[in-house]
Amino acid sequence: MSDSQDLDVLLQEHRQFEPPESFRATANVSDGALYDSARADYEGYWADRARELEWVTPFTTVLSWKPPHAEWFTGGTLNASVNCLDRHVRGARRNKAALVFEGEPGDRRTLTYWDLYVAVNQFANVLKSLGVKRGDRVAIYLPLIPEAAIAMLACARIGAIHSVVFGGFSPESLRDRINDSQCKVLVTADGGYRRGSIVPLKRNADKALEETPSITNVVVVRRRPGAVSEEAFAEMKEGRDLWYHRLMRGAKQWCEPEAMESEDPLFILYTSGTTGKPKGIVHTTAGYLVGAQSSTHQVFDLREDDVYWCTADVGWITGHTYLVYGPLANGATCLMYEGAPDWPEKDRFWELCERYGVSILYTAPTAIRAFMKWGDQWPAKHDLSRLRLLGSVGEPINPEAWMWYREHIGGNRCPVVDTWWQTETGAIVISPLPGITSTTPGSATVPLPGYSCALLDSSAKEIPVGGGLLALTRPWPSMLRTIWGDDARYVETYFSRWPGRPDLYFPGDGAKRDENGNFWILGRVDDVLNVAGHRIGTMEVESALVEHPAVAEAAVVGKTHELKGQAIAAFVTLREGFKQSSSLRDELRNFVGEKIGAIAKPDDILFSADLPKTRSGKIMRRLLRDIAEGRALGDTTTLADPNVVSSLKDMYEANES
Ligand code: 7RM
Repeated sequence: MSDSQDLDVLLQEHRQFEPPESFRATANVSDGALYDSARADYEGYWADRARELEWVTPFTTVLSWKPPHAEWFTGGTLNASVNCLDRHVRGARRNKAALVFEGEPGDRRTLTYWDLYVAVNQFANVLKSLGVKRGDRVAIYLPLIPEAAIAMLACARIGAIHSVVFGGFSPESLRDRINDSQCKVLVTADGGYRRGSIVPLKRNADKALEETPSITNVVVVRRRPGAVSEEAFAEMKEGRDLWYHRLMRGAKQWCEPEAMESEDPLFILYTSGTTGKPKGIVHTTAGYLVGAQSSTHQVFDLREDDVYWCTADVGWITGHTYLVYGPLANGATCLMYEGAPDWPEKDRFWELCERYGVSILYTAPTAIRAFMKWGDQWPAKHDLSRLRLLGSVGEPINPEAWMWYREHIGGNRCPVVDTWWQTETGAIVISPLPGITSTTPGSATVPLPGYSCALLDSSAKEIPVGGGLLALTRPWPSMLRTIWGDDARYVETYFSRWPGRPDLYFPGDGAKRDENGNFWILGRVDDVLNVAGHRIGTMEVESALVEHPAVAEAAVVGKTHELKGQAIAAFVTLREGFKQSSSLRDELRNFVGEKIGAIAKPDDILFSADLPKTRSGKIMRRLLRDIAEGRALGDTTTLADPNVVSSLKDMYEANES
């Protein structure tokens, strides 16, 4: 091993898919020369993208870069809500559907661009009447309903900074996030629906509000009159709590948009990371919007008649960029669905795709692996022929899951775009372009035009082919600007990986690069396995396991071993119809050995009905390490379902003895 940060490369995947003919000629980006021109004139490229926005006053400087702090498009002013709404209502999209909403219980609503525009103007006036001013922070704690987008855009209209807190988070999480950025107003709802039951948002909010002195008013959206509101009515606190529908009734339909400086913050979004206090990631107005608008246009190849569905909640960055700002800036019709994919049945997504004629679908590997586990019969019941493009985000997508997605959802006809990015990057960084890029299952391929990524060893030496640390080597418009209230942590977390190189951004992921220059994200560097001196990314071993017909999902972790340094412990979820057995365990170990090499054979395999996931669906290997090491479990508060780990721990211990 030349360097302790190099990663071994085990997985070989050579299937390749060219862009379909239907995309080649007509895609929004059909000429690969864009990559070259962006490389030749990097700032000019981004200035061109920025000019595709509507400005109040044009910017004068493209980039000021004093590593690790960047400013983009200074001298200019603009408003994000104008870019998402006013532009469209002035023209041909006035009566086009902007949001097509379906609630989990089946309630439906369509808001045209005009409807959304009016609601945003009205709510902007409501916020102003509650004393919210430019630069103030507003917390949003809502189900996935149109009012979430309305509240975000209303903040943007008046220059208030929104902080969306995912509706599945606890009162304590909400409280800490409100307090960290001293929010003035909270927007919540009486409840939301999840798997048939009601999430009592207002009740949770009331608990949080016991210790949030900065909040002066709470606006409560009535999610479903009659059904949820009864107790909420009784629990409205006089003077503080106000019903959204009442406030909206009296609100004027025009609110003058604030002309925001490019570098004024647009929003804060908290990310919990692996440990410690959540970080308030700060995104600014112009740069963020440039990244959101241009990447949506390029990667999702939006056309006027598309029905676009990003399944993420607005509580995550994917919901911010690819459910609200990116598609609305592009004038798209967006489906918004409140609930779970398996409610009331495991074909809810496919029913929605069929009913609304979804043409672009953007979802996560965790969902795709669940669909694989549930079986091919669910999508097969529905007409998915309107789909033309599929996207994936959130975790490495195992080649088998990619192939399944392509075949069973995309009918072998739709390009699959595996998009790598983070809360911190604001927008997609590495992804195929559907009209240009030939794709290989498991690889996010190459950086978009205007981005510069490299694989580095720990002394910042480039690894042209092989495994190492992923880095972004140039600033980009939608990059985070700081961590709210803690710039030192910003510098330390993202720009201190390579001493003396504050210009290199470290996302925390390991990756490999193949002979064609394609990037393969191998997982978080913190999760890397170290077996007898071989550093192995989790993705490759997991992907080998998922290739076996019995396996739907797998997570592997390193476990201290006297001789090898670490042994590999694998946690495996089987597809429906397969049964666990000791012979299957041996078969899987050998299968991994054959696929990627004896060094990667798991020492232990534990079958499990489920794996511990964060609320946004990412596997939490940290807790699996605690289980494999026989330690007490670390912080479990960010888990979607804490029961999953405690029962896993019991099973693991029973197996050991
Ligand atoms: C968009 C989002 C970021 C982390 C990132 C990676 C992982 C996301 C992919 C991926 C492999 C992908 N933001 N990740 N997308 N890994 N391939 N296409 O998820 O802030 O919540 O997470 O997610 O580890 O660093 S996030």
